[in-house]
Amino acid sequence: MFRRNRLKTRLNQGKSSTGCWLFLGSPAATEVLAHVGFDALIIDHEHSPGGLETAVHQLRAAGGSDATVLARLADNNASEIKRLLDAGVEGVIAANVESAEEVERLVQAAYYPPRGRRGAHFTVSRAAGWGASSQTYFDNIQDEILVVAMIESARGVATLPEICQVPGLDMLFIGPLDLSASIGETGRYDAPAFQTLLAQAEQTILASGVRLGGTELPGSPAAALFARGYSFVTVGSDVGFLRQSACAAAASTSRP
Ligand code: 3PY
Ligand code: MG
Repeated sequence: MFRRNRLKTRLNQGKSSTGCWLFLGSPAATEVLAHVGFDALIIDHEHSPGGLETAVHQLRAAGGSDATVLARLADNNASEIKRLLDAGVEGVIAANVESAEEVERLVQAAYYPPRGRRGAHFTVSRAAGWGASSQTYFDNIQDEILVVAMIESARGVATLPEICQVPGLDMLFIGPLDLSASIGETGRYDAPAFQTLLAQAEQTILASGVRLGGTELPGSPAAALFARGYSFVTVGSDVGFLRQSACAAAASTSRP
């Protein structure tokens, strides 16, 4: 069924928002995490096993919650975007964009004409209540979709001045692991070259007026990122939460 994009509403109201990545492809884990207070859940299709049908189960699992459900794309591909949006994801995130053309392709795939080229079959899609709310969906969805692109390479940072100009782009999200890898400093977040590149990306995005998103890093918790101007911060993942608590439990349990 159609519903308002709560994350987009929060962002438009200037409210800092949090998200959690879903890498497990698990509807049960999605259901648990949908009710703990995150503003958004991100179904990952870039590095994770779940496919479209799993995503539908995850959307159902999160359906009774306030969390907005986004999907990170396997590829910046119009047919993948169409099927995910028709399944009911409320926004899409393209990994590692490096040019304005790639962002324009993303926006074109996410929006119906005249802004874009998304194929219209909301008369039967799950996103429109399998057609039950097709008119409401069509009348509102252009204002509700959240379009996010990730900056994850030195090349992407260099192209930011053009990328930021693309109309319809709601947020640029910095992926620190790939960004550090792109300059040969994989995971070395305190390397001066990485810090310089990160600061350049943050400042260019903030100066452009496009919303800035990113993820917590060692030494940069969400509060520090919000203070630097981030609007949206991911603070963990299903795998991470499970693993961290399992490791802590295993390590702190003495065996008599
Ligand atoms: C990255 O850090 O590269 C990501 O894709 C996620 O934050
Ligand atoms: Mg990445």
